[in-house]
Amino acid sequence: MAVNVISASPIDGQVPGTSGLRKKTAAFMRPGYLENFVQSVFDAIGGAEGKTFVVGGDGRFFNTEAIQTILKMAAANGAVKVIVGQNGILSTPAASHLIRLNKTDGGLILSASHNPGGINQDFGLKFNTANGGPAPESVTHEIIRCTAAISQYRIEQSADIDLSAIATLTCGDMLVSIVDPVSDYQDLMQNIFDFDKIRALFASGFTVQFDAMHAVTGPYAHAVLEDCLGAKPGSVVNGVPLPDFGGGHPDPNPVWAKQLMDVMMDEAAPDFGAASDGDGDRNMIVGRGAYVTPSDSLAVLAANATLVPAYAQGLAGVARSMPTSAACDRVADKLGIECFVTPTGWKFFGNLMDAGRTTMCGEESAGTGSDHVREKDGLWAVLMWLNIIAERRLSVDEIMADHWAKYGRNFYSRLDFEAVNAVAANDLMLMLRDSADALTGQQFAGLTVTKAQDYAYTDPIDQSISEHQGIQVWFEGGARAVLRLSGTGTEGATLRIYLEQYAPDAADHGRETQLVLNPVRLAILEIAEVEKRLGRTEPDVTT
Ligand code: VG1
Ligand code: CO
Repeated sequence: MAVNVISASPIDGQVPGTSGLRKKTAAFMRPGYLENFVQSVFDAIGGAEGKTFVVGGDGRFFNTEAIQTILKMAAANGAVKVIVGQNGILSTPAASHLIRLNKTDGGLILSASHNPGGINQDFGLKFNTANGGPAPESVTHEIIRCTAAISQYRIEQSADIDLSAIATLTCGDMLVSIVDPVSDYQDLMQNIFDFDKIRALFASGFTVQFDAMHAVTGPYAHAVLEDCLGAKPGSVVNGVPLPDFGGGHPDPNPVWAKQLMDVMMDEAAPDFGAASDGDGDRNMIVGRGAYVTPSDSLAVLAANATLVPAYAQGLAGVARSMPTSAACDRVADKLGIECFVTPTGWKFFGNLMDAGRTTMCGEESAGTGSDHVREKDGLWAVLMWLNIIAERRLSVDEIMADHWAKYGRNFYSRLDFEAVNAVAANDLMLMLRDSADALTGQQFAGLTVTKAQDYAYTDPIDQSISEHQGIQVWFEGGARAVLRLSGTGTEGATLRIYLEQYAPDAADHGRETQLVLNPVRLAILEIAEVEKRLGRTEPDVTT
């Protein structure tokens, strides 16, 4: 068989963001677009010669076509073996696990995560390194350099590989091992959790609804929750991955997972509800009548971790992204363990986990995970809750009330202003960077700023520095606002404003979140001149 060497020239804007390269599907389908980026990934890691990789995606439109291209390019670049999920399916956490289990040189995961899918929607590709985690900035910067220098790509001239059956095939001289996407991941879960306890919980009549949002977690949730743990058939809804996710955003939050929220807010709700995103790395947790914010979920899981077999000896440390609320900091304090704060994006947790400094990590955007893989893991978070409930035999709202009574409550909300003018949004951030120091002591909408800062991070392990990771503003009375621009959008810019208010007194814990956060919301909208600069007063999505 022949290797084609095709001449190529740089394509503008092939710059990975928070989580890989994410663009409109049509852009990815342009001749040479995917090929240029895949070749740049191989070039950036010193070539693919003699290497092994994991490849799989979330099943969205263009998933299998892209995989065929990647397989032919890996073969033409000299890779010896690629492990692919059957039918091209792998959740992000399962891909991370396969990379680690098989000690491969990395993996290519096809997903635009929570972004909608389809020919008119979004597609994405991310490269994970040999530790199973998202490429760190040192690697993504090298990929960007290679995309700007590319002159050719290599691709095997061969027929498409049949991905529909578990088998070992070849593409040129390269082995293609097609594996069950679920079984190794399920084994891993079985080693972490007390499956017997969770089985007994379901056997006692405990009910659950898991909304897979027509995305990749469906097969995993069916196998683990229903087939293995005995949740009653039908507990998993929207469980068949569809190329367009049924037309929705596979983003597990109260806005996009409204179907589940409606079920859970009803009197006849099941005991426990959960949802996950396009590629299965995010989770939403909701009890009967009780939505749990992701920041609170991280804190609760950290506080109760020793009830789960894999964490019975305690946690080495915890880590959260900067915009995530400080709820888990209080738990870490009480446990006497370190709490790390990192920029947004899972890649920043990798070094801390590799060094054994942190066991559990989380982000306000509904990502929670531990060092069992190097990605956030939606189903893992659900099993954590189920294992904890199986031990404590309390409802979700009882667990929350008990947690807040012990630690106080961090009211939290995020406002997303989507598809705003990118130049205006960048100017807004520049203005805040320049004026941050001068904000201290000033009053906005009746709240006094105690400190403001352009957030920069020094990795405690390799000392690498990441600057301009968001603006933090603290106010008198325990409020904080954070502003940053999204790195995963595909249209204009998305401004995210994160609001937090700490409430130590139990008397305040039952208050309505948006009411509690109204003062800090008004103050930050004024500071950032949102209306004047973006022409907007109301966010598109409030979570
Ligand atoms: C968003 C979230 C961030 C998350 C990232 C990838 O990024 O805010 O917390 O790590 O998505 O998640 P941004 O830059 O749009 O705010 V996923 O589920 O795409 O892997
Ligand atoms: Co995701």
